[in-house]
Amino acid sequence: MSDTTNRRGWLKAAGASLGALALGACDKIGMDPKAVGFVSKAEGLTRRVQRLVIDRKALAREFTPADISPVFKPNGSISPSDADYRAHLLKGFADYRLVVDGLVERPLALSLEEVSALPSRTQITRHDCVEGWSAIGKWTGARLGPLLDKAGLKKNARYIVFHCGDTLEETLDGSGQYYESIDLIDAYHPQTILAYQLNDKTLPVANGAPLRLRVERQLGYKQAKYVMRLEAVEDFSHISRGNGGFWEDRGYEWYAGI
Ligand SMILES: Nc1nc2c(c(=O)[nH]1)N[C@H]1C(S)=C(S)[C@@H](COP(=O)(O)O)O[C@H]1N2
Ligand SMILES: [Mo]
Repeated sequence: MSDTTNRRGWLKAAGASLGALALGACDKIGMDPKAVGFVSKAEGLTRRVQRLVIDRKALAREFTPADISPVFKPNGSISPSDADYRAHLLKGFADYRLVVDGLVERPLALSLEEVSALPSRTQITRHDCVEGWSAIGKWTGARLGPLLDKAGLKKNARYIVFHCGDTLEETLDGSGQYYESIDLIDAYHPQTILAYQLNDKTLPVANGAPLRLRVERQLGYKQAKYVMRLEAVEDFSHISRGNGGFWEDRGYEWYAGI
């Protein structure tokens, strides 16, 4: 814990001195409108510094069975009404195939049986939602790294996009379909899994059946449920409204580190 505190303290110091730099510069330039641009550039720099400083490979804290929350509160979509999703649900996901495509050498379409045969991991972690609640759950799922290796990422792949089966907001252009994206550091993190079990039971629909992402170093909205397709991309600016995720398209940060 003190590690985290130190890191935060360091970051605060780094952020403050960058801020001071920006303010110092503003003093000299007075109310020049260009100063505003400078400050926002400095903020961008602070974010980049944080990204460099935080150890992206460190593990998220894991808990004991005694810590598991009695109820893992479902949030956002809890019962998608999308026709394709309903059809899969009716058949018990027998025809469901996890599609892996985009910048890969070998596009895949894996049945749930095939996904469960991949190298797996079980972890008890805490989920933090920006709405101000947390829950501790035990997740079992296929490790994303080995799955991606099976498809073979092309050299120019930089992000993995998770296309989900639910429409969270009705829009005219389809941009209300849930999606998320992570970079390859998170994709290959050992705790990043496509979970098919919650608390030793088949993943409930409310929590994202049949597969949901767990990317444990990030906030709740990054944990994509109802994952239908993984797309490896070089850049996500052409997808939906271009910010890398449903909530990111509505103003949230793309990197939601905790
Ligand atoms: N497909 C999809 N994934 C989603 C959401 C959603 O509405 N649809 N909500 C997100 C948010 S904000 C949170 S907090 C978690 C909630 O996961 P849970 O329902 O298992 O608690 O899922 C995230 N992933
Ligand atoms: Mo959330």
